[in-house]
Amino acid sequence: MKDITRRLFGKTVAAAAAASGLSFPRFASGQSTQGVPHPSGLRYPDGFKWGCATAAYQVEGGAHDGGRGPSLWDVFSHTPGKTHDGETGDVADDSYHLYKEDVQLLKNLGVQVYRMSISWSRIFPKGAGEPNPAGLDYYSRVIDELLANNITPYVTLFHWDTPAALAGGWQSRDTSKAFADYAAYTTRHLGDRVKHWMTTNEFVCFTDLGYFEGSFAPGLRLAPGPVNQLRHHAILAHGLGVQALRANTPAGPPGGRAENAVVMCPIIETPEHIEAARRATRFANAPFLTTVLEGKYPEEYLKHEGANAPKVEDGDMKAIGSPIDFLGLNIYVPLYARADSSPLGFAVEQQPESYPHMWSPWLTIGPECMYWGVRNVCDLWKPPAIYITENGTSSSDVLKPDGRVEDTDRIMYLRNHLTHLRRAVDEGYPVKGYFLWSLMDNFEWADGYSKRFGLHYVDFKTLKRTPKLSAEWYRNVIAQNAVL
Ligand code: GBH
Repeated sequence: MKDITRRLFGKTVAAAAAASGLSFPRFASGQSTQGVPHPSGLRYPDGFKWGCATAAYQVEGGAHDGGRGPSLWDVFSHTPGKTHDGETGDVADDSYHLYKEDVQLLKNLGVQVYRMSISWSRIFPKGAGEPNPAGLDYYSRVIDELLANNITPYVTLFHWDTPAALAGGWQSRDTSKAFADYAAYTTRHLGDRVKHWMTTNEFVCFTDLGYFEGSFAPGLRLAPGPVNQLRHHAILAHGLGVQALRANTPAGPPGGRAENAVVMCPIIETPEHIEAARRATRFANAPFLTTVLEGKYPEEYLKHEGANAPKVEDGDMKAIGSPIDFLGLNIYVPLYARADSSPLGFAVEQQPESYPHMWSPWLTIGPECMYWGVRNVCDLWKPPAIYITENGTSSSDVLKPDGRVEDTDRIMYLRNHLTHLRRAVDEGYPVKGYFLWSLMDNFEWADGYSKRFGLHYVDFKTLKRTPKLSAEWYRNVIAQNAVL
């Protein structure tokens, strides 16, 4: 209480209050809300699953341990000038060694589910050929540890760490085939305990960003024709992966994918703009999600790409369109669409320079993206189930001498996003769970360790994990099954 009083009446707050003309309210003494069911309407339905997400290269470290082969991200991050301060995932959070501690972090939050990814080059150090039993054994131990703590693993087979030994990477069709073999082997060996699989994470990040923009591994800038072809190899890998996991797991466990579909919000919530946002969603996701869920490339896309359109072989589209049991959506940011009289029937609004964003400049704030992300996808394609497989934010996070990280901005971001997600749940869209990105600060790709997304602060020198204020907030959200 002493601490609260000091903080509430601290200089900064007093000055801010004075400046805004506020007077201090009286304390209602002796009243505690602890243990009282949350009275507002912001509850989630019973059985809704709360979780956290991470990815192998971002947290594991142990780059040379247990026979792991290098991935394109090892090569890229070790190339001067590619990542912030030349940082790499060599050590990251060292979850390779500290996974038991990390499972305890999850347990303390009270999550029911955990989304993690498997490093392909731990299982197949050369991407194909001989498997590495030590790699499989590592994941087997992680999964056992999760299950022993009553946490259900949701496993992504590929979160961008393409084995470096695969010649040509995603430019080669053989990589799709190698992925299918890896998916078959891994699901065959872990499918007795893992019942929820995702094939690949976010197509655009390992295709366009890696081979067109060059900002992610492998850092190439190819022409549109080759890029469309490797996009095709990526969605083909997903489809062959779905087939492989269906064929190789005894119970035919739910299989899905995790996709950062472009989210289009209607600029004004009126029928014509809602329709525009739906059209824009189908168009903006044409080479990836639209094709995967429709089992064919949209005509407009093929027409638009002309001679650069991908070359498709017999059977490809059938594989690509393989039915999935759930769709994972990674949702962070909105775009805004409006109806217009162009042939496409929509336009995307420019965002002004003053549009607010979180600590990462790309992370613009528009929490209604949670609602529209779900609604557009469901209205267009009716997937049987949806999980939010990622949502979260970076923050400037300072670990204070008293051990606290006061990430009020992260709580603001999450609270608002969960509020809008609940609207989708209320309206009956089949949202089954939510995975917060991320359990702890980790290797943020090209941004290295300069952007922190965790509920736990990681001191990257000592690897000590410290829960932030947002971890306490999320623990309460989970316990009450409500937005708090
Ligand atoms: C997710 O991608 C990833 O799945 C996850 O691994 C990652 O840690 C998390 O987001 C947070 O970033 O710097 O302007 O070039 C989200 C989609 C695509 C957003 C790449 C950032 C880079 C923008 N990301 N994008 S920029």
